[in-house]
Amino acid sequence: MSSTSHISVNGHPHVIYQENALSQEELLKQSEAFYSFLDQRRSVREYADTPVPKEVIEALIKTASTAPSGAHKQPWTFCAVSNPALKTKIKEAAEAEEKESYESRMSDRWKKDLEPLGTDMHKPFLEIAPWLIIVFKKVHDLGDEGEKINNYYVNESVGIACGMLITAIHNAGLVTLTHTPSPMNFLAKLLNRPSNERAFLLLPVGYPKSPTYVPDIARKPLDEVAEFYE
Ligand code: IYR
Repeated sequence: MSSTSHISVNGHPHVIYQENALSQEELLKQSEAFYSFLDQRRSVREYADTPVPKEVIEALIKTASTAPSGAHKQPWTFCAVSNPALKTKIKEAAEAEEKESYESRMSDRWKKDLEPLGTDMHKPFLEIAPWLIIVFKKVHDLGDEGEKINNYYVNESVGIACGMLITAIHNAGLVTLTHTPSPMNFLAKLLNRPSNERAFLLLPVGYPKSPTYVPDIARKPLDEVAEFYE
């Protein structure tokens, strides 16, 4: 039986969803395979300066922008920076904030928690990685007259989009790192962003330095991260 491909809901057009259902056997195989693949993702702090084509970055951003968002407002802007002078400015400003953080803002306990990861105030990857993607959240939209237009669940929406971006970067065979210099407002200034945008996350994107090393840490087992109510 064939179904109609278009209907109207509250006067708004709806199209038929293209199902992609798998057999139970295939479902398990695909889910396990995707888990194994994503379990290989690591946050990488040392990058090669090997270029990555702009078209790849465009595809990664298009992928992230498929994320679900409150009322489908897509309250995000992905700023992709390869300009060397701008990367240097971002590095200098980020390191100035990081120095302040490591020397006085962060508690001893926090720094102790970071010791196994080997982070410090120096962020050479901000110049070496061929691309920096700075994700901005739109706390509201701006109308033609500069009026505020509501967005909804902005942090949740942008967080989900960032997760999908990180997944897409891994899928491309590239590496990234979630860098959150704090405070981050220097990024809106350096990138000339409009008044409704706030920096959310900075992701360097590139190939890893070869060789590079990552902390030998394990992920929590399923029974520590999941509860089933059957
Ligand atoms: N933003 C700092 C500190 C930092 C904080 C956490 I929580 C990390 O998981 C890693 C680093 C930095 O980027 O070094």
